[in-house]
Order: sequence, then structure tokens, then C-alpha cells
Amino acid sequence: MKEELTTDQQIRRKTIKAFVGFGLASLVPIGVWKWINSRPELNNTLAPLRKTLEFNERLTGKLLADSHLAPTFPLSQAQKKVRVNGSEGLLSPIEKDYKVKIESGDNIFEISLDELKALPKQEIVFEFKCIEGWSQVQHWAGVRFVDVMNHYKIGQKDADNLYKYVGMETPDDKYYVGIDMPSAVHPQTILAYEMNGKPLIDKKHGSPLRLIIPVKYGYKSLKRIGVIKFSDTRPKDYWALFGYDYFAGL
Ligand SMILES: Nc1nc2c(c(=O)[nH]1)N[C@H]1C(S)=C(S)[C@@H](COP(=O)(O)O)O[C@H]1N2
Ligand SMILES: [Mo]
Repeated sequence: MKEELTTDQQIRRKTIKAFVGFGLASLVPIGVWKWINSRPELNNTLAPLRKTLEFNERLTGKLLADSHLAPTFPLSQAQKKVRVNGSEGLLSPIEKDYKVKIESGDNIFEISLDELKALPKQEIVFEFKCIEGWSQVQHWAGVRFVDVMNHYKIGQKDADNLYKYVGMETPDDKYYVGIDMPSAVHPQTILAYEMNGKPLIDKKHGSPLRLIIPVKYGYKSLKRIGVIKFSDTRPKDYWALFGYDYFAGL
């Protein structure tokens, strides 16, 4: 016999369904699903490599589905005059032949800015929040960090696991941050090379490449990335050494 539901129960079930549907849809924008599901280049990859990549994607897919998105804003709301804060690690001159050093296990190499710019560009307008008490809607663009990981096959400890953390340092190692992996592969986490639609040329804002990580307070958004290293132990973190929260989540 079919179970009889009271009107109240029916409404509750519908509401739960609608809520779950809406919740999921709002968590992962369509672009992310497309990104997870398309990836045509994988079809040409050698079988064993493809397996780890598929694993990697299932994993990052799961992490993405579990993650929340920072609110975004219309472009018109982005501040033209972007506030500056913090200059640790920005005082030495920028090398002419700027490259980011990567350390992922035994895989140690460098990536140029042009190589990063060749990957898909991601824009974001979000509210940048400094723990010192100011915030500002800002417009940044660059490459998703997770895209860099997948493209260069870095950050994978073995066939089944990603490293637990990513450490980033300025070229002179005077400012440094540690980022937990779920936040590093978050779809809004980008290595930014544009601010307000123009190349990031301002040294004070981290030219030529900086981290933008909207799910965390500003002190994690390291300016002028020199080194990116993966590890299972917590990388050193400038402000955590002064007692600020290591995760700095919003
Ligand atoms: N290299 C470096 N990155 C840094 C800092 C710094 O002192 N040096 N300060 C952090 C802090 S506390 C904030 S709030 C943001 C400010 O970024 P902005 O100057 O582009 O506003 O950069 C972060 N990244
Ligand atoms: Mo800050």
C-alpha cells in the first residue's frame, strides 16, 4: 500500500529536494562540471598515466563538490583603485627571465609566465578580505591552480594520493604561505597575472604573478610567487609564525 503523506510532510519533502538541488547547483558552476567532464586531451594520454589522471580528477572533482564558493560580484562593482597591504619579499628586483620553480617530489622544474598564460584564463570579481579589518571588491584573472596541477601532472604523491599541502614562497623567501590541498584545488584559487583586466605590472600587488585565494583571508594570497612546493607536512607560513590562524578560512 502506498504511504500516505500529510500536506506538511509533502511540503517538507519538496522543500528538501529543492534545497538539495539548488544547493548542489550553486556549489559548482557549470564551467567546473564542463572542466571535470570534458578534458579531451586525456583521450590521447598513455593508459597508465590516464588512470592516475582520472583518479586525480575524481578526487579533485570530489573536493570541488565538497567546497563552498566565495560570493562573486558584477564587474562594475570592482574597485579601480586596489588597496595595497604588505611588502615582505617584494623589495628585490624582479628577474628579467621570471620563472616559477616547482618542486613536486623528484619532479623539479620551472614554468614561465608565457606557459601559464597559454592555459585557460579564469577571471574573478570577489571581496578581498584583509584580517586587519578592510575589504574590497576586486577583479583578478589568471590560471586556476588546479589546472596547473593537472596540466603539469604535479602535486600527486602517488597513484592514489595528492600531497596534503602546497607551500608558496617569494623568490627571496622573505614571505611564504602554506595552503591545504582542498583549498589549493578550489575552483576559485588562481595564480593571477592580471588585475582590473590589465597585466599585473605593479610590484606592490605582486607582479608578475601572485596567488589569489578567495576562500581565505588576504594574508594567504602571496604576492610574487617564486617557488611552489608540495608536501605532506605543513609548509612554513609567515603570519602563522606570528600566531595567526594557519588555515585562515572565511
Ligand atoms: N609577498 C607578500 N605577499 C603578501 C603580503 C606580503 O607582505 N608580502 N601581504 C599579504 C596581506 S596581509 C594581504 S592583505 C595581501 C594584500 O594584497 P594587496 O597589496 O594586493 O592588496 O597580500 C598578502 N600577500
Ligand atoms: Mo592582510
